[in-house]
Amino acid sequence: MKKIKNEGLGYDTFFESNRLKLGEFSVARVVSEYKGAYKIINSDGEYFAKVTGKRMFNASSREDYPTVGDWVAITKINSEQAVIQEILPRKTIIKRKSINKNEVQIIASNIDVALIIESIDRDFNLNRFERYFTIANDGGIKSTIILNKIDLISREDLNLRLNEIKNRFNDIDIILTSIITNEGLDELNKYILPKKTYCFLGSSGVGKSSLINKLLGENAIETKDISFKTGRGKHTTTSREMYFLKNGGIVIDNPGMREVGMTNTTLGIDNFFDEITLLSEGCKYTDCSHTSEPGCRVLAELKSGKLSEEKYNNYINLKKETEYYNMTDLEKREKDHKFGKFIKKAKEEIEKYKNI
Ligand SMILES: Nc1nc2c(ncn2[C@@H]2O[C@H](COP(=O)(O)OP(=O)(O)O)[C@@H](O)[C@H]2O)c(=O)[nH]1
Ligand SMILES: [Mg+2]
Ligand SMILES: [Zn+2]
Repeated sequence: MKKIKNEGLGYDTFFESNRLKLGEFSVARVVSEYKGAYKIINSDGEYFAKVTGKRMFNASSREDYPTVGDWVAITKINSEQAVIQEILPRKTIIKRKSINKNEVQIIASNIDVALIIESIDRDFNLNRFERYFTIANDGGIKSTIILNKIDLISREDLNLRLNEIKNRFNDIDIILTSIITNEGLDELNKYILPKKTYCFLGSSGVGKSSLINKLLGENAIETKDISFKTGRGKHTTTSREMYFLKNGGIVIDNPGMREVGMTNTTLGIDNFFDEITLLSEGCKYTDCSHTSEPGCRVLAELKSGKLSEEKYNNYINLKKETEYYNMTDLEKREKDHKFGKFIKKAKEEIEKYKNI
């Protein structure tokens, strides 16, 4: 990736004045979160980073850990690795309380605008917009609506829905887009200002990643699978990720299934995709994953064209995301242990570095 000055990454006097209070640290911005580690970036390049043991020890809630969008004070270990010493105070934060647990889910920080996306066809839901607005508003963030997939409905229907939105939320910007016809993409591109950070929020399948890809230009999808060699194998990215556009804007993609309007249980997914749930009753195995099993009714319908590919793909993606979230909950207990090991290794490396 081309190197970008810290200002271009969103750094400003607010963060600088807070950095000065901490002492002589470099700063970097958190671009993505891996299992227990972070990809961070600054004008010198990208680093793979973990937080100090002290921070871990003192952490009392999820908010004490770095999140995508944070500016962090770091100590470099080498040209690829760093240790996160402190999180600089956040200007804004997008978070939500889980319904069943007393846990807060942090979505991203230092966001200027929440771009709340619904697809105009089956996803369209005013209450869901409202829930997203509340989340953004609580974090001190302005919301803008993106209505995507406008190629899927008639102009008449589109106008009806636009009126519904305007009647309910009268002071919100609305951008209409389609990645098929490219309508609205220029407008969206112009809407996104240099050095400002935009967080894409919306249910799985509404087209967040597709839109970001369009904004990024060709082959952007590649940026999703970056992995880091840390000397101990690869780390694969899990959820959110920050991207830097040619126009200078900064955007964050979100997997976004657990956000709002949906529960994090398999039941929630199945209700949403009731067609697939019904079909799965015809599968040979009760625990069929509908991906490779013999006698899978869902795959048969997909093959015959009776089940739409889009619906199937959304279902599978959403399922993967849910599994990920469920999995990370279990893994939390393991985290401290793993982290202790990392710190030990980091210390060793710092020692080595000192001796050069
Ligand atoms: N017809 C139509 N399909 C779209 C549009 N944008 C995205 N899609 C499709 O919707 C599906 C989900 O898109 P994706 O970007 O993965 O959604 P995300 O989960 O919100 O990131 C993909 O099959 C896309 O090709 C659009 O403007 N029109
Ligand atoms: Mg996506
Ligand atoms: Zn099946």
